[in-house]
Amino acid sequence: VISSTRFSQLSEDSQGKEITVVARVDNARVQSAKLAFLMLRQQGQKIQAVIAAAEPISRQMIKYTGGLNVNSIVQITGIVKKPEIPISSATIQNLELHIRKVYMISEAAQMLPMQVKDAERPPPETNEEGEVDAEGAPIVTLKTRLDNRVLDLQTETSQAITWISSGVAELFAEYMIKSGSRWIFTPKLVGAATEGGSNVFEVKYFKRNGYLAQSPQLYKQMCIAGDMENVFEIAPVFRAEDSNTHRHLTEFAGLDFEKTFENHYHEVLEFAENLLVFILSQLKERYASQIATIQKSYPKAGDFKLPKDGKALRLNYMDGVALLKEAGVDMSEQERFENDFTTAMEKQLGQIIREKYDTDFYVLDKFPMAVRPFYTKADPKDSRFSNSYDFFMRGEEIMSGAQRIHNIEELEASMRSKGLDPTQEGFEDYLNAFRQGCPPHAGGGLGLNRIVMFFLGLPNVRLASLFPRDPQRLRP
Ligand code: ATP
Ligand code: AMO
Repeated sequence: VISSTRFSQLSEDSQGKEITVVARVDNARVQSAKLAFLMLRQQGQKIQAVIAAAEPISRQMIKYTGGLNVNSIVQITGIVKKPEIPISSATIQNLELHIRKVYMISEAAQMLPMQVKDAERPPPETNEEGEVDAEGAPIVTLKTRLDNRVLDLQTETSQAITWISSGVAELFAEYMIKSGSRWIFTPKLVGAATEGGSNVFEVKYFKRNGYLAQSPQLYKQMCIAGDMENVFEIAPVFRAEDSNTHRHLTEFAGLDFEKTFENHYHEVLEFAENLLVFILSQLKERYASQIATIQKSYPKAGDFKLPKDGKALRLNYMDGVALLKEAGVDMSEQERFENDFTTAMEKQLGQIIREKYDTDFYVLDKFPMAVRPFYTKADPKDSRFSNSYDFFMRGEEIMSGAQRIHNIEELEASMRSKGLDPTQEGFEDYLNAFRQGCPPHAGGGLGLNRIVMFFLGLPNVRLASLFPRDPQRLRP
């Protein structure tokens, strides 16, 4: 039994040793009848391998090796040496493998729909398929990359992005569990539109209709009513919104939490702020090498600014309105209280805050009641506002949350004021939870894909989704 070596285990000390590796052929070329080169790739890392005529290597073996189909998976045994000329395109420089044996493990087709190395470069937003870039290399559009996502996932950049995504989920769960929170799994097949909106996917459910949950909102609150005190979930969220934008998916990974408080919803807000500061600062620490890799394609990946004092910057919605006004963007009285910021305003506010406070992460508290869902608690001091907050990264929303109404009369009145009928089928179980007594609580919902996208400064949320779902795309 041969145990193979990972590229990441190689170092200067590996020189002179015979090793066996299993890797993909990134590139193969026959130099002469006596010499051929392979570039080998393992999770985005590359190393060059050479095969030269010498006992016991035959000319036929050189021809075979240099003619291997790109992307095939091979097992190679060879001696680690220093190359005569340093290889600039290899990620593990100054080491190369002198091949002794080659075994095919899984052969790739001769014609691939795209080359992994062509997908290494960031996809242009506008160019057409088939064009070439300034250096004459073929341009691969985002559509081609997503159509061939399995190949695209093999690029160094995609490898690193999927690690960041894994890291966000890991850090979220770690922080929640450390704080005594319980991991919950609420149903995604539900009998009624969860938040009372119309953006739900309908599914056939035997003899009746069901829906795909647009959020665990009502269930996480019902868990609080079930005395679970502090809960979190990582699960898919479905949105039947025909939004063809850079940041909307129809299915995304939702990070949700809900928590009781004693005196004020700011106890939960502060908890959520610390959670995000933890996730974002630990990403920088634990995933520094992945961030450096992504930076080669997306230069903003490494420049995400966190508040220097380690505390989240918290402003009120009206402070945001005032900052925009100073910059010449005036919202009318009606716009302020009924509309919320447009995407353009949010982005501009993000820039203003970066310049003024030197941070890309901040929180706005006290949104107008008119723009928040029915379960949101109004500000007891001024009912035009609410005890609700949004979190932003680089001027775009990554989290929404609020104190929830826990008094049944208040909840029913709020539903009616939003045009919802509390007696409507589907709300009964939720409302009963409040009739039976429920402690004061607050929570929030985060979009994992958006956190990854804005942390890394990616131009499109699809790059931060394994197999993205949008109004046009249901495959692969
Ligand atoms: P988010 O608020 O982050 O978008 P959401 O699910 O709450 O998440 P909406 O509130 O419906 O989304 O939309 C928020 C913003 O997204 C809007 O200000 C709008 O500018 C933008 N948006 C939504 N749908 C579209 C669309 N189809 N085309 C362009 N922009 C859109
Ligand atoms: P909201 O609808 O704002 O709030 O969603 C919460 C977070 O989910 C992300 N998000 C999306 N990500 C990708 N594509 C989409 N189409 C999309 N829509 C939303 C965003 C957003 O901030 N129940 C409340 C949360 C709560 O109050 O606890 C809710 O679902 O990052």
